[in-house]
Amino acid sequence: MMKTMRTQVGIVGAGPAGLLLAHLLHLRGIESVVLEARSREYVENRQRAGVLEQGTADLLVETGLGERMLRQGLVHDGVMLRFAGRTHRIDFQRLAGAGVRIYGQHEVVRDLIAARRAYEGPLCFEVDGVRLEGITSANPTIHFRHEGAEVELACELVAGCDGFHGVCRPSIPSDEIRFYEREFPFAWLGILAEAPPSSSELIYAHHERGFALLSMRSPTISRLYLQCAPNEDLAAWSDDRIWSELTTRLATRDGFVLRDGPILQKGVTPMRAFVAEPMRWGRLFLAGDAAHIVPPTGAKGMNLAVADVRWLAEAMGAFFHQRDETLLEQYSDKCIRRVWKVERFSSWMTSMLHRITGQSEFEYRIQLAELDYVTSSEAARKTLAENYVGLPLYEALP
Ligand code: FAS
Ligand code: PHB
Repeated sequence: MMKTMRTQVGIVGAGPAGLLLAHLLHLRGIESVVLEARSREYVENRQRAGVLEQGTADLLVETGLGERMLRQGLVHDGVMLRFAGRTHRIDFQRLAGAGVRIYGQHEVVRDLIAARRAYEGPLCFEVDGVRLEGITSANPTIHFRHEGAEVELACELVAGCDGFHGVCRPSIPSDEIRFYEREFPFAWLGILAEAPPSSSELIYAHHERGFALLSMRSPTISRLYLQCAPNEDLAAWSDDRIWSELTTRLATRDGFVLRDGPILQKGVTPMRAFVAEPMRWGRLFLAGDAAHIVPPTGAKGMNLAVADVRWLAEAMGAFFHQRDETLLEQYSDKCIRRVWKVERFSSWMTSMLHRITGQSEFEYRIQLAELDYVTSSEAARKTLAENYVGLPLYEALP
């Protein structure tokens, strides 16, 4: 027996994009239903991003979601670049008048789910068989199975926030969408460890053996990454080997000490860049990883998803309250302009900091010269700082 539901916006995916969009729509008095394939427990414990741009942190506070982030998040006013055994600080506050906040993506997701539950906003976990119909009509429907029942959700607009491997983007006919892709010939072996962070700010390290990143989640939990092969065998990496490799790559001439501890989680993350254009087809609007992937070196993935849904909520607000489609029509171009700037920054950080297989000695020295320039030129430091803390959101279309 088919169950029917009706809402204004059907949202597929309960990651940062889908949940934040639902929240921003709620604040505008617009109804939505969020559909998520995984369990609540899974999405609340999935380790992903860790850096919030100033704009992302401010939006969480403005929309009543910032209490725990302000209490538990770490304020960082700069970042360290390390190469040739020396460390160089990029002072975000002095160079760009803003900082970043270190607060796990899964914590943001927990806060969003708690808020959604508090005002009893529809949020269905463990759905499957999601299928979109009629997305070029005025009455699209989303079909799915939930708790053993077939459900048809009628809505006016659909938000595809189901990530890179979701079903929404593939619902757009291939001759209506274009993909731009770049696979990097390496990956990141990431760990979560019960070890007090060995630095007060993040350290991005360039080393002849490969890139390393020291990040954190709290005063007792560290998050670290090592450049590895795309098909790296995790079983080949004992905890001792991971700590010894991190110690080597993060070493300095002035005796930096890396504090280790029990490794709680480890995994390998592929490094790719991907952009789908346009981000809208009919009544379907893509946001976040469903439309674009950036290599994590610039710490931009989640922040870009937040920028998308900020604009999408504004556009949907104008549509439902004034029946004005102008902002919906501008949505894709507006996002795509920012996406390509963030792709540029993330690819630049990735190419500058990673050891490229088959790289000539000449190219390696150019990398070192680029790092030397970036850390010794005020103009270059400012460029890195303004991109890292987050480019301004509102700027006139070209
Ligand atoms: P998400 O992928 O987070 O959410 C999509 C949701 O849709 C998921 O919950 C999924 O289960 C659900 N879904 C998928 N298919 C579905 C279907 N058919 N039906 C219903 N639901 C479906 N970014 C940073 O900025 N900094 C980092 O440090 C960083 N580290 C990362 C580490 C890893 C391992 C990964 C994979 C990404 C990382 N990123 C990082 C990028 C990451 O943060 C993403 O940009 C962010 O999760 C994007 O959010 P969403 O677009 O909401 O997609
Ligand atoms: C993280 O904390 O997980 C993190 C931080 C910065 C990055 C990527 C990941 O560039």
